[in-house]
Amino acid sequence: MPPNQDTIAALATPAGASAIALIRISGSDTRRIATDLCGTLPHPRAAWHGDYRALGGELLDDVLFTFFKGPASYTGEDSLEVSSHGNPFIVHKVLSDLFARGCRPAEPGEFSRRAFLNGKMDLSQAEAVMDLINARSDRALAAAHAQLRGGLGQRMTAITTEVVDVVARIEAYIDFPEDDLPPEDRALLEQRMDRIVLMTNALIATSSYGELLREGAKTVIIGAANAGKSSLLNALVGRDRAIVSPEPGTTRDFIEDAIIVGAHKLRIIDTAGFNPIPAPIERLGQAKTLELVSSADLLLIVVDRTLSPPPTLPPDALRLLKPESTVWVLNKSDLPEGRGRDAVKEGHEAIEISALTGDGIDRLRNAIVAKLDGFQPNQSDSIAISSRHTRALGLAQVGLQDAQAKLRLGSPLELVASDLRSTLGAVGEITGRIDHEEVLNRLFATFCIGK
Ligand SMILES: Nc1nc2c(ncn2[C@@H]2O[C@H](COP(=O)(O)OP(=O)(O)OP(=O)(O)O)[C@@H](O)[C@H]2O)c(=O)[nH]1
Ligand SMILES: [Mg+2]
Repeated sequence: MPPNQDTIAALATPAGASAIALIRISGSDTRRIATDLCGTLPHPRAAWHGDYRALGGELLDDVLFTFFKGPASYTGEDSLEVSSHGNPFIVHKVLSDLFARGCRPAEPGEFSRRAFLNGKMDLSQAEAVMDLINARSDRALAAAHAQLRGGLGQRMTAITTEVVDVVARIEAYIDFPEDDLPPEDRALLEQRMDRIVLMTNALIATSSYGELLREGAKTVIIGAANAGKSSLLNALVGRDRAIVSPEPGTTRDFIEDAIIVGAHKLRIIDTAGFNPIPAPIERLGQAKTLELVSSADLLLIVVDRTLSPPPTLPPDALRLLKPESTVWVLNKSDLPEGRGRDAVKEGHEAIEISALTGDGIDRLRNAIVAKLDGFQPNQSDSIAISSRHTRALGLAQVGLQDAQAKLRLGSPLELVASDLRSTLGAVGEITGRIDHEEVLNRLFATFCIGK
């Protein structure tokens, strides 16, 4: 058993009426409380069916108790789960009784925090628990599972081991300053540091995909006024989300919604159409659209294919388009074709659809999935999912680059070692090896109570 910890209790399931509510208890008083409630200490990890009687003897509910003997529990401490009927009134009474028996209310994320402190998981795994709870697409779920199994932690350990080894070698020379660092050893150290830089680079490269998983792929629909952008949004979302009208300039502001396409979550945004001669109010919208284009993960460019001559799009926007993140949507396939297709940039993919009839929407969905699949990094077992990871990796990188530069310039080895130690600190922040009260407080505060 870990050192004595006060005993915490909280509802682990959502508040409100439901079939079952689960109340979780963890800490050093758990054993006594479980024994008092059941009349005997239930066998660990086996359901114990019985009455829940409050301290005063009042029957509160017919429940299942499950006792977990530490360290074989989520938190690593003795824990008890009480499954009651999902009535908020019963839950309130059970929790009040547990508080009367010596528990205190758990803070958000406190169960996971204890799991981390008791060595049940590293910090990246604790975060993965939260990602798992919040994952809304197959890809996000898979990434959270990989992180929960320690994928990211293992990469960090590999980086840490390498850096520690290089630091140890350098320190060996610092201890014997009369021996100058032979050139072949210097070359070896440089090589090894290059390798570590590659390892961190590979992880940093996953961070934009990590954000895409967390927030959803930012998918921006652009195109000339009246091309059918809002109609396309509605077709993809499956309901009348945006106003559609034959009048150009209908959409003035951004309209955003979230959808799942294949295994991906998308944040889809409809924009104000490009109009060659914009009214002042439209001009504002179009400036904002350009901003969105530059920050988008995926662009859907809607072109009215019935037009002759083809529509012209602002050169500022066209310049930003990359074939791997752009799909041209040739709309109004239910009408006779004009020369709209000529607007498509060379080497880019174009899909014909009718936002009105729904024709071609499935093909468009497949094209979107293929593009987003293309963003998945090779090492999908370990993705730097959170901005916390990205920041720490960036700091690690700075330390490495400084150390490399100093080594190349022949600076004193103490300084090289000191830069590498700051890299170790940054990498350690991700797994929580470097105990940082501040980091822990910030991180677990984002958890829900009962987790
Ligand atoms: N026949 C046909 N009409 C369509 C299709 N898609 C859109 N329209 C019509 O084209 C007009 C413009 O559609 P919107 O979806 O409002 O176009 P928009 O690009 O959002 O326009 P703005 O917001 O003004 O920039 C409407 O009258 C739609 O009904 C289509 O596939 N076929
Ligand atoms: Mg519109």
